Formats: sequence, structure tokens, C-alpha cells
Amino acid sequence: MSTEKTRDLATVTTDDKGPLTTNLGQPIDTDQNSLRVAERGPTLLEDYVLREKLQHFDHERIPERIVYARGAAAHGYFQVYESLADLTRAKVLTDPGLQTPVFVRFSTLLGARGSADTARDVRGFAVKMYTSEGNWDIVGNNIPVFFIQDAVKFPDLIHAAKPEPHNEIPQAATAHDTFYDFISLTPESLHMLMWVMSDRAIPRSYATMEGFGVHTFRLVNAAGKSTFVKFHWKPVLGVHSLVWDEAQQIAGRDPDFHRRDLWEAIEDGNFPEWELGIQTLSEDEEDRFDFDIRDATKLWPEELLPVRRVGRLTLNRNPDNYFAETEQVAFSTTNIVPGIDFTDDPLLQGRNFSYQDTQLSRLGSPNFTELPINRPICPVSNNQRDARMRFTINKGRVSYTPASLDGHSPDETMPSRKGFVSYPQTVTGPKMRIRSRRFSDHYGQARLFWNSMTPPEKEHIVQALQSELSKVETRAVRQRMLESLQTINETLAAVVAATLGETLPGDGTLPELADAVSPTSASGGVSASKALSMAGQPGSPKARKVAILVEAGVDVAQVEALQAALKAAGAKGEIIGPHLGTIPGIGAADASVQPAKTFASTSPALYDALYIPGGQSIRILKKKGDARVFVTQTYKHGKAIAATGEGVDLLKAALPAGAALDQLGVLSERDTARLDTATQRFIAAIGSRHWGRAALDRISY
Ligand code: HDE
Repeated sequence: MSTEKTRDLATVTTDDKGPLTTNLGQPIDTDQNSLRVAERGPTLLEDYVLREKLQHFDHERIPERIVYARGAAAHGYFQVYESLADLTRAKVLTDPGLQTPVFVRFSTLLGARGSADTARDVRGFAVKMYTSEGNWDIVGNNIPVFFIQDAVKFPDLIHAAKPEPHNEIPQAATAHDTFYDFISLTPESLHMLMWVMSDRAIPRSYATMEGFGVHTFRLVNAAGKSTFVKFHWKPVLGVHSLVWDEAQQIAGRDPDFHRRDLWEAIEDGNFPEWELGIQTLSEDEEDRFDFDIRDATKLWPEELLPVRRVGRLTLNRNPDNYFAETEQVAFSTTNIVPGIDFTDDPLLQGRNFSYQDTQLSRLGSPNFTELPINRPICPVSNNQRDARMRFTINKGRVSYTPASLDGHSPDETMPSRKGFVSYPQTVTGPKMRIRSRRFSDHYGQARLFWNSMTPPEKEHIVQALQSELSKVETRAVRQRMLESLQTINETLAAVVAATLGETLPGDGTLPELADAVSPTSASGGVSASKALSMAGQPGSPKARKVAILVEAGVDVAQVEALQAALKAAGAKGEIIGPHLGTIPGIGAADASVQPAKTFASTSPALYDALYIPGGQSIRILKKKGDARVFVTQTYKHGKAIAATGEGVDLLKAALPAGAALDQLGVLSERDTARLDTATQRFIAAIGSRHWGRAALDRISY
């Protein structure tokens, strides 16, 4: 007698091997044709195979996220360096021997699911840690402050920022009237606006972004002592960005730029890494600053409260299935573990309601917590039952408490005090719909951010504002925005005003951006903070991509030498030629290269640096507009360029007189005997941008 093998109820993954079946396991003869009467007759209603397949397809989409719809994610782990038991009793932060599994989803706030990765926007940085005490989510951003102070304004902010409702234009962009109408009437948003106009809003990759928990949280230790905390993720590769012109080109050339980069970095073994940082403030220091620590439009200057690096997050595995994992993952600020708690930040309080609510509408049932990507790694035990798509088969008849049947389980953790216990904060006072007076300084930290920028960073902010506000059609809104900018810095406002055809009081000469600083307030007395600037970040070649231009007659040895050196440094060279297949070169007999891309399939915007190897190829490349554009665009975007041997001729021919040569990341080495040192200098230059080159539009051709 044979018994059917008992089905493993926990099985949730499949590689779809074996015979083709229906969703209920019935083997199917074929699904290439539907069931019909004779060869040319009508299809039969009886065809359950067809109906099941179409019905499943018809329901394949779930509503995209209202915000942060466009995203990409990866698996990894988190490990704390040393026990933080003095601050918290959370196991994930107290056991250095523990590798806690994590799933991290990066996203853009505004665009729809199919929008371009490189839009100017805040990036979501949502971390789910599957700890032994339940899931802990830090649902953060790559910008440390938010647009608004109170959750009740969130729908207004998002309605104003999303495409305008009458024509759904523009997609994934803040450059339109309703956004600036709202911003110009909401001064609390100006600090975040400065960040969004800066290069932070166009990151080079997810691996080169900082992450922030934004709100002030609490850490609570075993003795019940609470310490205020801000969470930071510091990228090991440093913070790096694109430039605006480049980001816009990438949006067309490769809208998947960031998700592709994340995917490829992990497949190549270049695992993205961040250190967890904490800034802490003791309970009795709550009122130490001239701003309220519960105000999410304020950061804590690192000069006052340095960031302590306490652990490391590594992303080392791509998801197997985008929908099942990245699309169905459900984050929530309420996913916290014993040892971590909330504060009365009014934005956080509203979020604590919103996330669970949104999952019900997206995922359709409170059982979304049972989906593989959402369920915790520790046991779940309570008296909750039923609802749509229940996966767990609870045994026994007790689904209530108190109960005496079935051994009366699960037990509350109260007697042991080992479970989550809310911090017993004292709260008194009348109920009122009011904003705290300690939240009222909206300009001080916007000025702090502006003051902290280097001249090129200031220039980029100005260019972004000029570009955005030029697209605002209503003059009154543009003028109101200029008034807002004036409250941050007069020079900033004047330079933007000039592009908008407006003049501000003054003698009409445009002031120097470099000297534009403003008095700060609400910043604990700090007037400029190095931590806010992206200058001086580590510039690693790891995971960077270099374009190598070839044509027939290229010196293959030069190409191979660079490829090998790049590989050793964790970077990648991509050969770009006139066609795919084999390009004959010079060197050993049969020397040749195989391009991965052609000028038709790629663009200089997609690379971190450019290499022009020597050879007879240069004679052809010099005559090619595409090759010259590669040089000028790479130069314009501040990226490293190296030319060796005859390659120097193309470099000189393409760059106009007055362009930087042999300085600021532009390197030429005619003597091929010195290839090695040239290569090493080049590789050292590809992980950073080189500002200070004379801009092409200020050079005469
Ligand atoms: Fe969110 N936010 N948010 N948010 N948020 C969502 O939840 C919301 C806010 C953030 O990769 C939604 O599952 C309200 C701040 C990220 O899946 C929704 C308020 C910060 C993600 C929601 C805020 C964030 C979300 C939409 C004002 C930075 C994507 C889909 C009180 C600290 C997570 C979803 C992912 C997603 C509500 C403000 C970050 C609707 C009401 C501040 C990274 O629930």
C-alpha cells in the first residue's frame, strides 16, 4: 500500500521544475492552445485551464505604493560591533556575535512604479531586520529631515508634489506649479527643499547614499533608562552623486540605472555596505537645543553630537522574485523591538497609524504578515485568527483569552517584563490642535545647510532651483519662492531671480556664491557643518564603471592592462566600439577586442570615467562625433578621463582650448612605457568627481 507524501505546508519557493500543472496541481496536457471545437471552431467555456490562467493574469497587479512606488531591494545582514547594553536591551544591538538577516528597499518618493531611477527626488531607505525578538524596521530616507512637521499635512504635501491631477503631468518631478505653490506657503519645508535641490537628490548609486531614520527615537536599556537617538546609515564607499544634466540623460538612456547598479554590484560580489551610526542625547538633555528634538524638519549637527558607528549592514543577495519580495514587502514604523521606542514627534505618531493601514489596501488582508518576505524569523503566537488568505493553520479551540482550555497558551510576557514595554513617559495637559512654539524656526537650519556647502555644491543648488522654478508657470508662485529663498540667503535668491527674469533689490551685479553665508538659528549655535557637505568623502573605485573607446587598430595590450587593473580594484571596464563582435587591434597576432556596447546602445552618462587607449584606432575615432561627445560630456560632468599613447590626440582634439589637462582628473600619458603609473593614477581618480574644471560653456572653441 502506498501513502501520498504529506505536503510540506511551509514550502513557499519553487523553481517550477517537473510536469506542467494547474494551480491546484492537476497535470496539464498542453497550454499552447485553448480547448475548441474542431480545428477552427469556438473556444469552450469548459476550458478551465484557459480560464484559470487568464483569471490569474487579470489579477496579477496590486495597487502600487501611494508614495515610494519605484523601488529596488536586496537581502543581507546586520551585525553590531560591540554590545550597546548600556543604551538598549534590543538583542540585535547587544550581541556582536549575531548576524541578523535584513531586507532593504530603496525607492524614490514621487514617481510611479515605472518612472526613472535618477529623477531629482528624496530616496527611501527602508531596512527590515528579522530579529529574534520580532521585525525591526527603520523606514528612513537618504535625507535627514522631512518636508513637514505634522502628519496631518502629508496628504497635502504629496498631492502637491505628485503629477497635477487634471493632466497627470509631470511624472516624478517637483518642477511644477502645485509643488512650489505648496512649498512657498509652507516655510517649514524649506530646509528639506534645500537638500532636494542639492546633489543628495541625484545619488550616483544606492550604495553611495547615506540613510537616516529622520525621527528621534528612544533606546531603552534593561534598567528602563531611556536615551534619545537618531539613526544613520553611513555608506562605506562614501556619499557620491550624479550631476543634474547627467541624471536627466540617464533617465532616458537607462531608466533602471540604480536598480541595475545594485543588482550588478551584488552579482559581482561588490556588496554594498553601510555602518549604522547613532547620535544619542540623554533624557535630561531634551531641551538642550534652540530647536525641538521632536521636530522632523531639524537635524542634530554632528559637531554637537558626533555620530558613533556601532555596526555594519551588508547587502549580499539579490531577491529571487521582484513581486513576491520587493513589491510585497510591507514596512512600518510600528515594527520595533523591546529596547527601542517612539517619541512624540507628531510626524512619527501619524506614520505609526498610516503604514498598517496602507498595507491593508495594498496587500488586501491583515495576513500580509504571513507572506514570506514579511513574516518574522521568530515564532508568532497569539489568539488572532482567520481573515483573507490565512496561511497558518492554528490548532486547538482557544482563540481568546483568558482561557483555561488547551493548556491556556500563549502566555503574556508581563510577569517577566521581557516583552515590549512602552516607555512610561508622563504626559499631561489639555488636548489641542496646535503646533508647538518650539517648532517655529523654519529658516535657521536651511541656512545651516546652505552655509555648509562648498562653492560647487552651492552652484549645483542654484542650477537646480533655476531649472525647477523656470518650469513653474505662475509668476506669483515664482515670486513667492524667491521671497522664501531670500530668507535663506540673499545671494542665492539674487542668482536664481536673474534666471527667472526677476530682479531683487541691489545694484544689479550678481554676487559671488562662494561668499554667500547666512546667520543660523535653531542649530545649537553651529553655523556650518562639514557633515552636511559631500566634499572630502572617500572615493573608492569599487563598483565603478569605466567606458573604453575602441575602433579597428586599437592597441589591445593597453586595453587589457587597464581591464586587469580595474578588475583588481573591484571596478569594471566596458568596451565601446563601432559594432558588436570582433574588432581587430594591433599587438600580438590576431589581437582583437570584443565590445560590450556600441555608440548606438550606450552613452557617456552611464559611466564613472572614460579611458581612451592608443593605437591606429584614434585616427578613426577623431573623426567621429560620438567619440568627441564621449570626451566632452565626461569632462563636463566632472568625471575622470585618461588617454594613453595616441589616445592623447583624441583627448586634445575633443576638448577646447582652456580645458583642464593633466589636472583635476584629466590625465594624458603619451609614453606607453609609463602605462602602469598612469593606470594607477587613473584608478585613484574614478571614485570621485573633479570640480573646479572650467565649465565647457565658459570655454571658447
Ligand atoms: Fe512614509 N509611507 N509616510 N515616510 N515611507 C509609505 O507605506 C507616510 C515619511 C517612507 O520601501 C507608505 O507601504 C505618512 C517620512 C519610505 O516599502 C505609506 C507620512 C519618511 C517608504 C506612508 C510619511 C517616510 C514609505 C506607502 C507622514 C522618512 C517606502 C506604501 C506622517 C523618514 C517603504 C507603504 C518601502 C512608504 C505614509 C512620512 C519614509 C502610505 C502618512 C518622514 C522609505 O503608508
